[in-house]
Amino acid sequence: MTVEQRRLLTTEIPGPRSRALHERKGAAVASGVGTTLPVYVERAGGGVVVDVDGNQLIDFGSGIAVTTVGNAAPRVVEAVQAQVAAFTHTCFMVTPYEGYVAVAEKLNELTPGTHDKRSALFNSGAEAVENAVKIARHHTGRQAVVAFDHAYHGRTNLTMALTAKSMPYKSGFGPFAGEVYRVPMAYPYRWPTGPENCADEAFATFVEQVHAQVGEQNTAAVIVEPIQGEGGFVVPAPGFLARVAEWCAAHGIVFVADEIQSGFCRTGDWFACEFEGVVPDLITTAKGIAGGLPLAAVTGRAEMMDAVHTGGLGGTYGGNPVACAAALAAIETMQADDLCGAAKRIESTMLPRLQALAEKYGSVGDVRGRGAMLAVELVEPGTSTPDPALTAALSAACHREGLITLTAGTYGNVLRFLPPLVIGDDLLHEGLDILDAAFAGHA
Ligand code: PLZ
Repeated sequence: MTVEQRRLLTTEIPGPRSRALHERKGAAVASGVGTTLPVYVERAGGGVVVDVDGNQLIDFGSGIAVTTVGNAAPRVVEAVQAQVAAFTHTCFMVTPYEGYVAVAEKLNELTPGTHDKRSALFNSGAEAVENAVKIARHHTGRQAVVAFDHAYHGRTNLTMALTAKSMPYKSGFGPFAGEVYRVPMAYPYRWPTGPENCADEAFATFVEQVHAQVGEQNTAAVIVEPIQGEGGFVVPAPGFLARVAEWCAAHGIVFVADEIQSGFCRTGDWFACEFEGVVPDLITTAKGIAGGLPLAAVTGRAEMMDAVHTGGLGGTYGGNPVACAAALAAIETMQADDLCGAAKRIESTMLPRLQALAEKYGSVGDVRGRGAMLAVELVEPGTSTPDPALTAALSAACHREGLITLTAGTYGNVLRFLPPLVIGDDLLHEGLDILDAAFAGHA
């Protein structure tokens, strides 16, 4: 089924059918599970989401950076249909199958570095992060894990501990896993002494705090998102990541890159740490890996991955055959259709227009990101005081016009853009026109 690549509003947003479904949701689904935009989806493809009222929305969210190859991408659909008809599950730990091995081979080949690698597959990003920590602890015989301000690593107990933001992710859900320590992120826009000092000072603070408050000899891993996702698309100051990685190597600490949001062509490279020339010891992936099916992975140095005893890693569904078939088709699509190139093209279309907004509106404090992972940080004009109310209002204005936008940031003041990499330039421009109009309406 192909979805017409055009925006179309047939009702107000959300329309009557969506509103009726949303009432059912309220009565049936736990209220802790929130909704960004309560239009109920009937089908989706390319850069368009069609709701149950027949509205066609432009997708600048990709289901939070998942449908990188487009929704219901043709190769993914075909591979999933064939696999689901052949067999749906055996459990890879019981009777294995080729798809899992082939995904591991692809990950070992595509992730940064030419060293010998191994991979293990899981169901969700949080589960991949949990397993990266298990592997790092086993390999080093140490316990402490260092994470950064504004980090997001998931909603399970250990990954809540690694995640920085209290509301809505952690508040009331403690106690959290122990041996997790937090250090400042090299966040150029908010660095107290200015962006030009950010990399040097943040690195010095990192070293000092890990040394004094944790101890290198106790530190199993440092985990970092090469571009922070939920934390507000914070791009670490240039050079910071490489220095942290080098320092970790010098102290026998496992450097883990969480590329769950930034990976798989999203930033114009296969992985965001490539831009900084960083080769992580372990890398966690999920989201974009399988065109919408749940799959996640840890990939890393063979000697670290293989430090764990046989039977120490796994799970019933990890590397499910249908998800693996989807991943192989999604990766083939990224390679055959040069989706890294597509992400760069999206950046060259979007970034100048976001920068033009910054020139026109004092409320745009910062424009940042790479590839098709771009954001604007909104502040009270003339200050750096976060403006979450304006952010929510702009996002709602976009939603009313049929543009799916997401917010992010520790202070809730970042509008982020994550279009599928197969979106057409016309839809991209139309989405940006809607954003322009939203700003004009709130000036
Ligand atoms: N690491 C870098 O971005 C998931 C969270 C949505 P899961 N981000 C979207 C929400 O509000 O729950 C994410 C991420 C990074 C880990 C995760 C966790 O991935 O697949 O959601 O578990």
